[in-house]
Amino acid sequence: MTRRPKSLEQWVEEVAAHTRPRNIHWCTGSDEEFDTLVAQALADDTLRPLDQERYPDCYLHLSDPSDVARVEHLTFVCTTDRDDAGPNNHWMAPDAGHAKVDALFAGAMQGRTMYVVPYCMGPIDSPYSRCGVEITDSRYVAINMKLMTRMGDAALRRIEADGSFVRGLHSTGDLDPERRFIMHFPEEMMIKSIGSGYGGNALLGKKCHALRIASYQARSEGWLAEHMLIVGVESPTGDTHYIACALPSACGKTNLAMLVPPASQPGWKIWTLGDDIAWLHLDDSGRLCAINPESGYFGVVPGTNEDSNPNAYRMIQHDTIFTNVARTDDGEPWWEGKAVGEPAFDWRGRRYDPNGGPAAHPNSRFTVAASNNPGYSELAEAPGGVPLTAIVFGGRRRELAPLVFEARDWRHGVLVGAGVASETTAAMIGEVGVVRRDPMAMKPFCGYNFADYWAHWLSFTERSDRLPRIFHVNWFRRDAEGRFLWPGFGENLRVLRWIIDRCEGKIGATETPIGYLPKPGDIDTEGLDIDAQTMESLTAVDIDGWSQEMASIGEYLESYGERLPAALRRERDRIAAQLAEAS
Ligand code: OXD
Ligand code: MN
Repeated sequence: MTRRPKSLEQWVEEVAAHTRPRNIHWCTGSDEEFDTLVAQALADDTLRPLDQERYPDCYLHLSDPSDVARVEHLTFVCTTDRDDAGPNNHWMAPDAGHAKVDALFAGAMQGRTMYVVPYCMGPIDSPYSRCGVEITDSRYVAINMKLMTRMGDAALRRIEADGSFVRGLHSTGDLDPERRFIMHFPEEMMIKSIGSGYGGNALLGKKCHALRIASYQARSEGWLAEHMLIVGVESPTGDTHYIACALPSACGKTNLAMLVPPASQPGWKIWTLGDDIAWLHLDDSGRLCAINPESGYFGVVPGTNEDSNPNAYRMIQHDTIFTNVARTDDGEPWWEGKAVGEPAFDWRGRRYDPNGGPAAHPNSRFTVAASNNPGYSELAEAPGGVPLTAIVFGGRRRELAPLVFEARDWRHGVLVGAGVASETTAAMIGEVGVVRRDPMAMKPFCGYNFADYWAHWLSFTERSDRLPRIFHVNWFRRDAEGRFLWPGFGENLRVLRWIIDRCEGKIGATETPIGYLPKPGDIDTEGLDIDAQTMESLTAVDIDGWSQEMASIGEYLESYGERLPAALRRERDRIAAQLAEAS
């Protein structure tokens, strides 16, 4: 048996005394254990079988209809000083936070098995990785953690060696939204989540640890924990550039990370390193290197098909847990945009009614091990990560934001990231399609005050002169009739190629107050059904619109008060003045 650190055993005992489970299971992470957990989940209906011939080892989980997305209004960062959490987080004093959830945890696991899930975020032997232990009463969570993280004995051994770990306590409770809280105690490296079984709230290694707690820890240790995919873009001559891209939830990070070059781009290859989270460290030579702390994908299903994301479509034909998709009469999973089959049962398990809303929930998900991805990069396991050529920020904006532009330098890039705005999506409970500021796509995930976070980002210029170049993209521009102007999906490679050409110093750009924009003809549009006028509107800067945008960014930044870094304010003022001059 792998040695269990004393402090961990003690904590497990304390939690068990408080939550009173029927029994305790320490997860080893073995394949046999996984098979047993799945068999038990099938027996108690947590998982439902899908057609095992067409979808081998694929299962369906249907959650409580009130529990299908992240709950930002119930997510708290509990720091001693309220200002450390910042206006970007809901805050509770640590004592009050503990008291609130501890009362709900009392006896919460009665009659249930308590799973102790040791996990490692990042390759087991990477100096950049960090470990945690999730205690949960959800078998679904234990099963998903095996797919999403390096889970079990190997992680336990690393915890023993590291001497520290993030503690995450989770119970599905009674699933009552009134008794649902996702609490973070970054000063104690602790998470307590109750009342939800949904991935982002319950798989604590993901958003809670790898973003909220890790971002807090990263600040004091000099690195960055970001809501970014990581891809390797290999050119026909065999050079590979690594790019990290921050897009808000459900804005196509998985599609971009798994892009398959269209026939029009012969010789290009895309390697996936991560689809959601990147931990960024400066190496000894000043390069910013990225690791993906996860080892699986928890991706949005609707819209995935042979054309939009062929690798993802193939990847989820086997060994996949589907959550809240629909089913066909012959037991195949079905979702809007699948392009084959007909739904017979909807995501609530009811007979499908075409007038009763979508068959699959818009935030239905697949969970799958990253090794299932035909484009998984070997370097995803590299302990030192991959050096980044570019960082790309983006949002979902029907207007204003051009297809792509480049920041003048790192400081300007930090402003570009801080000013990101995007339409809300089904990934969290609330209205969909409302434009809100989502700095660095981290609005729901930054575990401390954004003002301090921007200061931390800015500080990297003092530590390295080899930082990646920073860009901004928007795949989601529409015309007056609501049609997308840019085809997106695999064709986004054309934009990545422009980004790489810029980084290699191969091409010029048009200098504008908001940054460098592509010159006509520099983005390859050959073979696309897109005319020069559309390209012109995708790459033009609307000076008046941007003047208003800068005013709105200014107001937003000022809401952070005195903690706002002066350098960021100056950068905004400089661009606002240039826009005023240009108008
Ligand atoms: C996710 C999210 O699940 O951002 O990745 O909501
Ligand atoms: Mn995400």
